[in-house]
Amino acid sequence: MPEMSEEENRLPPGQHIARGRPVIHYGRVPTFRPQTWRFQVFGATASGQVHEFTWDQFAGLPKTSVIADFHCVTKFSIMGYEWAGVSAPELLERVPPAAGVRHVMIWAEYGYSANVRMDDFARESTLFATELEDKQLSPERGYPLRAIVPHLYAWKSVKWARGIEYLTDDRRGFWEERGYHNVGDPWTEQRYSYQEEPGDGPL
Ligand SMILES: Nc1nc2c(c(=O)[nH]1)N[C@H]1C(S)=C(S)[C@@H](COP(=O)(O)O)O[C@H]1N2
Ligand SMILES: [Mo]
Repeated sequence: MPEMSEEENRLPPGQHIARGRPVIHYGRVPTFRPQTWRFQVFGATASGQVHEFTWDQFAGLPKTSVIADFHCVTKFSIMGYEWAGVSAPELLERVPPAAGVRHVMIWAEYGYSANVRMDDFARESTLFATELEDKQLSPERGYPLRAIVPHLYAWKSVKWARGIEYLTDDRRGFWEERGYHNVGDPWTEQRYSYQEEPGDGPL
């Protein structure tokens, strides 16, 4: 057997370590306008109200950091990224969902979106990141704010995030509507929607 590096041992099935740290996304890089930027928490909130954060309010929330590998469904992985930002549990505590919320849609500029199960969203490792490797995110990495859901395929790590919607019934996001798996666990290679089992997605 050829020797495997420690990083190769951490790879989910079917993935390889990327050369460098590629940037990929659909469409153009949006412009950040701090005066009009809002982060909205809407849908089934506990209060029944939409909660809006201005940029200053969001940037003032307590931050944590997460070191995690990053797995794109196109089969490259980037090992050991360090992100810093506001954790999803922090946000859930500040703007609690109604009882019965089991899913979250993460929304971005231009209407990009990704749905995640609440159990996946609510992990300590789910972040709304403002920094990568101790530096402000670059525009193409999602400046000023991107979601990081490191244990799922990276299309769920929504760049240029502008809000979350609490869902009592699951709904497909941008790529999930276009043939990608509703859950997206890289360890069980949940790549495409045709692999879905009953219970993995909306009816
Ligand atoms: N808003 C938005 N977020 C997005 C995407 C996108 O097209 N738009 N692409 C996703 C995909 S498929 C991947 S692999 C990662 C890539 O992140 P990176 O450019 O930092 O490597 O961003 C994800 N987040
Ligand atoms: Mo991706």
